[in-house]
Amino acid sequence: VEASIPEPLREAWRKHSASEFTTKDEFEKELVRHIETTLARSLYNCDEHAAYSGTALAFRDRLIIEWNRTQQRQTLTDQKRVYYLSLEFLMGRALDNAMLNVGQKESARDINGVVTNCLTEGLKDLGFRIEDVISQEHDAALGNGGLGRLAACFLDSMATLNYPAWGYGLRYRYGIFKQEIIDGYQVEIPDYWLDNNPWEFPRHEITVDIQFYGTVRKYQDESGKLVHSWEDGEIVQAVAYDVPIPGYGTKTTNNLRLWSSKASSGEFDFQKFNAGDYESAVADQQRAETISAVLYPNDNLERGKELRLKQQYFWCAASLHDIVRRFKKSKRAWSEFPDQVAIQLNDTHPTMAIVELQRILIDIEGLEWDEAWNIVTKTFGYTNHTVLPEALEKWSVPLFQNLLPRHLQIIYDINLYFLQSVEKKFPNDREILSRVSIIEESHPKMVRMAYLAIIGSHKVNGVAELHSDLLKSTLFKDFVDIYGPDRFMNVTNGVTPRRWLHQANPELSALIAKKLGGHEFLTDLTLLDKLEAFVDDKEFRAEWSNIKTQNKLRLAKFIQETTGFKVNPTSLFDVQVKRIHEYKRQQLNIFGVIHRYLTIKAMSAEEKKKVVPRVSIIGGKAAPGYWMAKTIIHLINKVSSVVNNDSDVGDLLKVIFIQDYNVSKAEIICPASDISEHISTAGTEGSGTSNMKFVMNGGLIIGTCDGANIEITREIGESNIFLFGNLAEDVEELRHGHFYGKFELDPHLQKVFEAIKSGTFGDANEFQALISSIEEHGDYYLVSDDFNSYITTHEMVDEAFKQQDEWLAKSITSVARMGFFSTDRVINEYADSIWNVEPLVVKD
Ligand code: GPK
Repeated sequence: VEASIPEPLREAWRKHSASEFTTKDEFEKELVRHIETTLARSLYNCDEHAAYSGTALAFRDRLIIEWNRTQQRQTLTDQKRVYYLSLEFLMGRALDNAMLNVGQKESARDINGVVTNCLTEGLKDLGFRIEDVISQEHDAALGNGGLGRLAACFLDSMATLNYPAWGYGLRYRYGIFKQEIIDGYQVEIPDYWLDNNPWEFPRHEITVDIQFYGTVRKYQDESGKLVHSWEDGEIVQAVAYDVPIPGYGTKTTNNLRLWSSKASSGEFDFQKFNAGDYESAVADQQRAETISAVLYPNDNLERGKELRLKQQYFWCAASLHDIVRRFKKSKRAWSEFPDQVAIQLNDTHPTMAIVELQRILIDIEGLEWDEAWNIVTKTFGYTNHTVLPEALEKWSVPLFQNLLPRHLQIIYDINLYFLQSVEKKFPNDREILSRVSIIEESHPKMVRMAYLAIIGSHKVNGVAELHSDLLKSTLFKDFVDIYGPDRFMNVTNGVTPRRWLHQANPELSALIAKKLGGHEFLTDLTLLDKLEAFVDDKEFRAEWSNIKTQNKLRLAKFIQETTGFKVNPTSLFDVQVKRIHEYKRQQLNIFGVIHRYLTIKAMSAEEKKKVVPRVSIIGGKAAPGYWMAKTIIHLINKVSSVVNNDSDVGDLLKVIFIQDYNVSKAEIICPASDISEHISTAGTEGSGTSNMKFVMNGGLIIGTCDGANIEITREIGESNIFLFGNLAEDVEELRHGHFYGKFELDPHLQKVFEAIKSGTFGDANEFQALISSIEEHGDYYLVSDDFNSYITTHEMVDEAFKQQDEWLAKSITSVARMGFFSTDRVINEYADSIWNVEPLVVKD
């Protein structure tokens, strides 16, 4: 409050406060100023990267004003806020998106009534093309895949819908690694991305001391109350870095707060220093910094490393401290905490926040256990993203005991009270107690984080209908029996149409806007349904088709520049881009490609004339320690080099591996697909979100009855999607059968294996594990069971593609029916049924 300027002096501030650029001159002046002063460059020394930095700096000056206003407004009204805790935010580039969201990429009218696009025209005047400038930006890649990208889409929708919402995450110095392919093998390169990042604002004054290790001392205070004091630990300091999140078409600019670790100022070991051991004193400091140094590169896999648990607690404790501090400023009673604060846990990674809030309330604020626990459970919601057992987090009790001794005690107490309540409800069932206990009685004992998250939350949700049903009937079945069905719900995922339609595919967005009379569909995606009226409009179809062709040309150019392979843009572009995982079945895809290759090789010249030329495009990263996934990448690359250089095949088949698949590459790839593959073993994919991006951009999809494919089918109609394969309900029995010798390798797949084994794609030994996992080790992912259905469905795809007119009708109809899959719908569902928060409209 003392820092506030008194009212009579505020006029001068208001007069000089920056506003949007209304002329290109205004922008140019700021751009040149930043390049010459902030960056200390000149017109003799300004490359595209400097032009990018200058543009970003000039532009962000405007953004910050809205951001400050939003924060002031949210502080003033002090209504309930949402806090989205996620270890991953896969943001991609910021400049283009921010310009679009605040309406500065479109034309503006200057004071003389002349319409110009300030930024585009301004850059042109100074010698740059805006596309080139935008593409200089390094992706902010603080995530692995779908889970992290979902968090980024959520931030966009929360701001667009004017929810007072904060993201909390970690400021990794190294994001997801950069992937290079060398001799067909994946090589990981560290991604140092923080050099002159204009989108983050260090808040060196906002710090929190975080404790680790130490011991718990128990004593009675003067009033006779039992007190637990956590003492003698190691202290690490969390420093806040803030990133502005502008909403689309609104003044709301929310905040993403990322914590960076550093040695606590009081921690420098002067004993060592005085003893002349300067180097080791510095090493201690560096150790503190490693906490936020690197994103763990595993997707759908948890490995129980101590540093990971340190990251989790560090980030949860810093965020909770921040949230509690903000709440305490309002001087409300603790019982009102859940009316002011909703915290959403993105997977179990932030589950320690539950324990930390309970600790703050009982150990520091002096509340009674029951009162505190009631507040905690009303505050938290937990989203589960997977049923894969290897992805479920468990922490060993000894590790926990050492790192967070007080928290382990609290977990034991939570568990005790919980099990007592279960016993009351099921007095004659001993088994259920060990099944639902937070502590798994193994050697060593393990803390089951998903159970803790369920017990500490008032709502638990899955991310697509099938997934949520499976949670209720399998993984969390006992908890449904204990709590009743109301704690468990489904919120089907979505994507933001701003980035994934408007930004990635500006021509399609413009065509839709032309037909619908404006861009309102970008904030109410259900308006797309009005497109159905134009499905039979010949001219419209031609324009639609032309845009797809342009997008394919753009991708073909990108492929040639990055791989050297030339692809024919009239071919059918078949795309599978996502993390490489056995359950996602890129192996099924590449075996299908080999089958196609062998089929073409065996054809006469006459037969070849009937083949629909195809480009198979696959991209994605494998976790560095995931050997089988790396083998799949290796096989794809070997097949690529053999097939693409085989003159028997020519343009009939090309195989492209996209290196270093990331958000900005997805923006080029999604608009350019004819068909994309979402082919996980039924029951394994939580939702999938790229399926939605592809359909929104007029691509058709081939997929299994899994994740959100099922709801996409319901929305767009069965005739507009190519479904194949076994159903989730049959998977268990098939696996069981394989285990007891009921397994016959599909004959087409056998031919594929023979080709691989004969060395067609290089040293067969390299691929042995991949083949034997199917032939000998039970084919857990049902590749053979689904193979025939997969290749015959691809034949149907070819036939359908020949009928271009019908194909276009399917494409348009599908887009028209995708309104459900906007994250705006998703966020409103969370807000209504989990968070109980209202939007706050920010005015000038
Ligand atoms: C799920 F459990 C996990 C994980 O560790 N990482 C990850 O990206 C994904 N996910 C699911 O695999 C997708 O099906 C889902 O669409 C996405 O989370 C978002 O919910």
